[in-house]
Amino acid sequence: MQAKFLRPLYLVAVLALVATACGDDDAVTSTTTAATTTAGATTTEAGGALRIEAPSATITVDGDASDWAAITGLDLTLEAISTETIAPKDVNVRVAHDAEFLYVLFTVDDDFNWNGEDPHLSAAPSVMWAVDVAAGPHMGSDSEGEEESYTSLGMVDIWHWELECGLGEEQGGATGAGPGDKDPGNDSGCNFDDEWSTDPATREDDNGPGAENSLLGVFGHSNPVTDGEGTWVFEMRRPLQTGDAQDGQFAVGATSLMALAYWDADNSAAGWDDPEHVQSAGLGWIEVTLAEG
Ligand SMILES: [Ca+2]
Ligand SMILES: [Ca+2]
Ligand SMILES: [Ca+2]
Ligand SMILES: [Ca+2]
Repeated sequence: MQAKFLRPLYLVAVLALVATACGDDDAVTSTTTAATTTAGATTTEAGGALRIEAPSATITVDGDASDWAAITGLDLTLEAISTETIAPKDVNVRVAHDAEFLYVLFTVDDDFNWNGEDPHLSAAPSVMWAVDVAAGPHMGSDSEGEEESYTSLGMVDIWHWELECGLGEEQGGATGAGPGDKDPGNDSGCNFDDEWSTDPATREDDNGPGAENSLLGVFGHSNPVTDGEGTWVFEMRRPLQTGDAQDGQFAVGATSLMALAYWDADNSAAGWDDPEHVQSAGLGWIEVTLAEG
């Protein structure tokens, strides 16, 4: 409720930043706006925003969270979008960086469901970043509502992971699996795709000039037996800078805007379908600042 009051103030701040930085207030169609804002750009917002400080750290992407023990995370309860009735999920997210990569650890309290034949019968995580600073947290739009009612505010970068490969296995475009016969953002090996959208109807694999997928992910679970109660570990990394206009670009000292989503295979006998997910967007963007040193 509070976030709804704060959001218009925030939009004024970021739209002003876009206009100042680029001389271009057409945030909806701009794909060249920097992904990051300076930390100062958010200081006009009143308290209540979700914030993470991402320290410099030595992280190995292996599905084991022990290398994150000293890093403070953010505990969140993700909730269904308004048209769905699925149960909330408790999650934790942490972000770190080194000179080359941004790292994300996304953990979700849920039982172990994994089926290598049908990803809808497996858990599925997603991490999203604003590409245009004014992009809305609902896949770029201002609303999670039906297609007729949303207004796109800009492009977002989506790391969309369907668990077609196994626990402990390296996944994503960085493994060299390549896009197959699809767009460059597609991971034909394991389905850890690098995507973009401007609204909930236009989610695409990264495509066109400069498009690429350099994501690396490995997942684990604390109790990896069928329906075993426990916690998922989704550990990911991507280069700070990709040069791809359909990606968020990260820089030490700058703040980026993140959102999370999760699909639970227990939603129905057929697993999850696209709208059946819990997400952080109802809480507003999570502001992630890459700390020096
Ligand atoms: Ca690790
Ligand atoms: Ca479940
Ligand atoms: Ca990309
Ligand atoms: Ca992307």
